[in-house]
Amino acid sequence: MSQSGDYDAVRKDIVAQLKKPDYDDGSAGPVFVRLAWHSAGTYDVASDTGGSNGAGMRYEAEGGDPANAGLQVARAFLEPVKERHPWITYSDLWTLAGVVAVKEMGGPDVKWLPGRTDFVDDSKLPPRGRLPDAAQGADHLRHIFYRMGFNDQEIVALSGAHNLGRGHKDRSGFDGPWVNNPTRFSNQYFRLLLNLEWKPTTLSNGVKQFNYSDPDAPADEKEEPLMMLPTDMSLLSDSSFLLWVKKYADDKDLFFQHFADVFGKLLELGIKRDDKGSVINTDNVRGGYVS
Ligand code: HIF
Repeated sequence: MSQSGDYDAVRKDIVAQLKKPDYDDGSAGPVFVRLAWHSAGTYDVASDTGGSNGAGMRYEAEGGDPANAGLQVARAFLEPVKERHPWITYSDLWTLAGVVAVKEMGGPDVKWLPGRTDFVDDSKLPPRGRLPDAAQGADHLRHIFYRMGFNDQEIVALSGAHNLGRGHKDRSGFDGPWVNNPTRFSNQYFRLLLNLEWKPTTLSNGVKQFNYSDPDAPADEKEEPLMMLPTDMSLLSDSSFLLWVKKYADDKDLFFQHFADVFGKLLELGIKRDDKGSVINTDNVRGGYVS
């Protein structure tokens, strides 16, 4: 067991959990990034509800939301880390795991501060339906991400995280990776989005996505097709989004810088800090319980 507050020891143990030869593309990194984002992405600025505080995915109301299908796998991968460092909150652990995963997969340093609480504040519980629906388009993306306080540039910068991981038929119903190397963080997602010919495809489960298969690959070496979600494609058809897709496709450093800023901002949604970065704790003020 580490000393309370030794986040470097936690980071090391998260790294040790990343390598998973038998899982997906050999890494738990992408699903850690999705866990971190879904834990924070329920935030609503107007009502100051949702967000990573409370680690609500431990409970059915949030954990059982179909939008969170598959994230129980990520939480289980992190359980040994929690056992070794019982002093860390789940809300800190899940957000830190996303930051550590981005870095380990070759991405930028995302600023991360501790202090989230696992205290469940009933007055802050998010209703279901706060996370995005991949079958929709640009208006929906704005509706969801403006609600969290993001602008168009930030929506596109965040979207670059779909460079990582894949859709799973038994989770969201979508199928396949966005890029050829889905465990390496880069701006490849933007380059492929712009440059490949994406074909509307209906999967056997009726789900509609966009696929690309290399037409020149020899039949016996056919690789799994790459995919884009309808929401990914909407970044091309909206001129304000497209502007940033082009910038990030051209300039990896700019993308890394903007991604680090916006992912850091995402993980801070709903966390109140004083000038020194310490969390202003309201646990003792409101009703609720600590599990
Ligand atoms: Fe995802 N996302 N996301 N996403 N996402 C999936 C997988 C990942 C959306 C839908 C999906 C973001 C935004 C949006 C990651 C990270 C981020 C899947 C597939 C869907 C359907 C899930 C599965 O079947 O396993 C939509 C509609 C979003 C609004 C644009 C963020 C910006 C891109 C905020 C973000 O960081 C990651 C990583 C994965 C891969 C998970 C995996 O298990 O491999």
